[in-house]
Amino acid sequence: MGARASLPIGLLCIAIANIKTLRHGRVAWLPANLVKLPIVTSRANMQSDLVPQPTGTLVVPNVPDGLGEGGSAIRLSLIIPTYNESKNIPTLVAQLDELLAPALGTAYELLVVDDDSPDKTWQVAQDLAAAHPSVRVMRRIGERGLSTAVIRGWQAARGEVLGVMDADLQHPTDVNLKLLQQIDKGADLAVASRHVADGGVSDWSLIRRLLSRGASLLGLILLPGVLGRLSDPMSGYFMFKRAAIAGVKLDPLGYKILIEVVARGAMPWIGEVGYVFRERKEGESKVTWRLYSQYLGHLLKLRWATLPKSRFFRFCVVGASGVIVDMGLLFLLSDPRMLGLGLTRSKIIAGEAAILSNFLFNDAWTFRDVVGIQKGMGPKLRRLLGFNAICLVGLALNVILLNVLFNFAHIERYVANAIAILAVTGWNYVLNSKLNWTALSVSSDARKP
Ligand SMILES: Nc1nc2c(ncn2[C@@H]2O[C@H](COP(=O)(O)OP(=O)(O)OP(=O)(O)O)[C@@H](O)[C@H]2O)c(=O)[nH]1
Ligand SMILES: [Mg+2]
Repeated sequence: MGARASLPIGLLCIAIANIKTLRHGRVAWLPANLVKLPIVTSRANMQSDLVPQPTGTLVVPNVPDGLGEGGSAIRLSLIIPTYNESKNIPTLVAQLDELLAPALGTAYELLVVDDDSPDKTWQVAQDLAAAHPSVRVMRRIGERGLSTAVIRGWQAARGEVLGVMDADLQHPTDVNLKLLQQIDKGADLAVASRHVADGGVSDWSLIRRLLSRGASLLGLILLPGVLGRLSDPMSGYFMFKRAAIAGVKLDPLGYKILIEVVARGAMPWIGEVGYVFRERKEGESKVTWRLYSQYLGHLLKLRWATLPKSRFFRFCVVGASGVIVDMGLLFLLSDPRMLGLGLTRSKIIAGEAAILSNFLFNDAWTFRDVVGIQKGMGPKLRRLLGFNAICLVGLALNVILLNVLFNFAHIERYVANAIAILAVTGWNYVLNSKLNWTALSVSSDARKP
């Protein structure tokens, strides 16, 4: 009787002990001949230990989400983006632990961000975590691409310093310590560069060298304020202080995450460290021609996002759109190959059409803040009439200039028109901002108590 009563209690104790240990991926003790409890395999359990995939906008938080062991903050979070790198990741992790543990103790983490690779890189990395506690793994599902993988990693990272390096052993691991030294000296960003002393590429074909240099040159033309600060803007191996990028909305396109970070972040001090880019031994490159067009798109996107959009700049952008309307109509109406109407008549129609389209854009964008105080159709109509009156005087000046340049100076009609338009842009801007939109804002301000 006593033995039968103690059996359920014994089973309960065993179950509690094993539930506890199962949470940690191990099974403590089970009497093999007594009961068969459903044993959760360590692999399935590890999946639940994956780092949750952040969603929403790509903003790195200000405060690291958690502390290292013993309450000390994690100094470095190194993101390792992977796609089909199962053959490389074990070697990389072993090399990094060997390098970083003596320098940082437990105050670092290696965050592998895998885009659900068909070769199950994420699982290989998870299996490494048992022997390498620095390893954390994010398995991304439903989102793909190198740049966003890196940012998602930074979002989930707990370190004060955030870094990134390739998983394919092309980036020599020891450079990490030199990069960290740069940060310790005060740099906001430290970049591993192939184009400074001690840097280079091991065995690149001429065409690949040219493409890499050409891409840098194009970037230098379009974004001199960003690429002019970096000897190797194409580098995918760098680290920076969290504060330099925290709270900033990132929106990259393609592969070149460094230019995104420099363009949008606050990084007055950039340090560089030379390194030799090695050849890939295992796995395949993911670089495709599509990445080059994405790179161009990324440059243009950043160019637009970082332009100082003063009111005059916006006025000129709108003016430029008006030039297209004006020139297009002038061609349709006056060109001998089209309707062939008289130059002056055509110009007046083309000019008035451009004035109307410019008004709509200026009202909606250039002077949006001023317009916000004077809502409704009545004030809008008054602004339209004011704008039209000022621009009609500009148009009269434009027509006179066009005729003088075309008929007397014998300048080609479209060149003459462009000169005339430029000349009256200043007139239009000054008078409109002084008398039209700004006058509204002053009068409405005056009504405030
Ligand atoms: N998570 C994730 N990682 C990626 C993706 N594309 C590439 N990677 C990883 O990003 C790193 C760099 O990619 P690579 O294809 O090696 O590009 P590369 O080093 O510039 O070019 P190669 O010299 O041709 O290898 C590697 O660790 C890749 O596994 C992606 O879409 N998602
Ligand atoms: Mg590579």
